[in-house]
Amino acid sequence: MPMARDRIRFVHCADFHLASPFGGRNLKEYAEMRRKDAWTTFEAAMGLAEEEGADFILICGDLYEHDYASKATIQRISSLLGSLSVPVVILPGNHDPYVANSWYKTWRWPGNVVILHPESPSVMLGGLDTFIHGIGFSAFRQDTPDFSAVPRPDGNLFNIFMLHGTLDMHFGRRPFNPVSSSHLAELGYDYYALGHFHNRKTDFKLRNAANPGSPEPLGFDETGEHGVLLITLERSVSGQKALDIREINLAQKRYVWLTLDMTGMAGPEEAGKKLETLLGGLDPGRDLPRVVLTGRVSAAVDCEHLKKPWLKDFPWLQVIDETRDGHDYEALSREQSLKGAYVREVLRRLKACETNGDEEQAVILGAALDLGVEALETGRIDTRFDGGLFRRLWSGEGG
Ligand SMILES: [Mn+2]
Repeated sequence: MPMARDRIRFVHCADFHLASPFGGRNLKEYAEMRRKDAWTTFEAAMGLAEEEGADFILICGDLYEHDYASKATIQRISSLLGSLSVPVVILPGNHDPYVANSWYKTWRWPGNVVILHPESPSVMLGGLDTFIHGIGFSAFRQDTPDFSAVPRPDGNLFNIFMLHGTLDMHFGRRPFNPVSSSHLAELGYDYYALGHFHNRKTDFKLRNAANPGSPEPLGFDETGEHGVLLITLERSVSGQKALDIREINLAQKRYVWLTLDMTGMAGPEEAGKKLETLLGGLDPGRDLPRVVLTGRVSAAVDCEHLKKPWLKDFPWLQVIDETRDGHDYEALSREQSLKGAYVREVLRRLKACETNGDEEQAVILGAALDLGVEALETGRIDTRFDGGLFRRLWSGEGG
């Protein structure tokens, strides 16, 4: 029987985490703004399917937060999905698992919504020649999934495998449906639609697998661009299927980490200027910056004072002080101790560098002075707070 369709196009998304408390910040206004952002992005993602003429939508888990979703949350999701003209296939994730009191079980979902769960793990989309099988969550925690009952795909159809889980990542102690590329590849599906990991990933060893990430980032560990994937599967005359993955950015906000090295700063004015060059390039309507102050300083840094001029543009600006006390090397060089002898020797060599203009060597000796004294004082070197020193040394970018 010839295929009625030689091409399908669909929106692949996951991890909206609607009703998320955006916790840990203990800031009501911030949390409300971010929850609103999540809804806006959810609506944009569903709207995209209509705009792009997609045939259906896949939501690969963590659509909402089971622990926080109210009846109103579900009502809002349900009526939006019901207003769409295309099928929506939902796979429960570890935050919205198919447990006894799951809304997926108790709510009357619109007719175009299909929920995949262990008793009904597959769906055939009539008219689209598309078969979809899903492995999601029926508990808040699950180890390696059982693939023995996964149906063999029919070559005449477009076959899609939905998985909420971790691909090729080995979290020994906290497994969430861990699978490997080779295990998935053996199943022989045309596309593996993943969810769970909140950063976008489209370069798996398994080329026909992709993880869209959270459409709206949830926190500072979810930097970069966020959105959904627009997938096209096209069948050639030979029966081979070509896959096209388009990354669509939809997020309302973007979390941005910035580092400000305070070493050698003359005073708060200079620090303020440096902060201006860092924040000046950001988009106040979109960016949520966190500035980490690093390096060694001789006086305490007043973070509130640094932040103040920027709070109008970035009301949620975070400035985190990770600076550490600087050393008075001249004073140390007078000490009658191993440390004193070490400092005297390095300073002597640094002076020689000044004389012969060897800047590269001066950078290395500067680091040797800083890290050597730290090692002698504490018995260890904490590279988290080295102001990017190691990075500069390795990249050969001095000064
Ligand atoms: Mn998630």
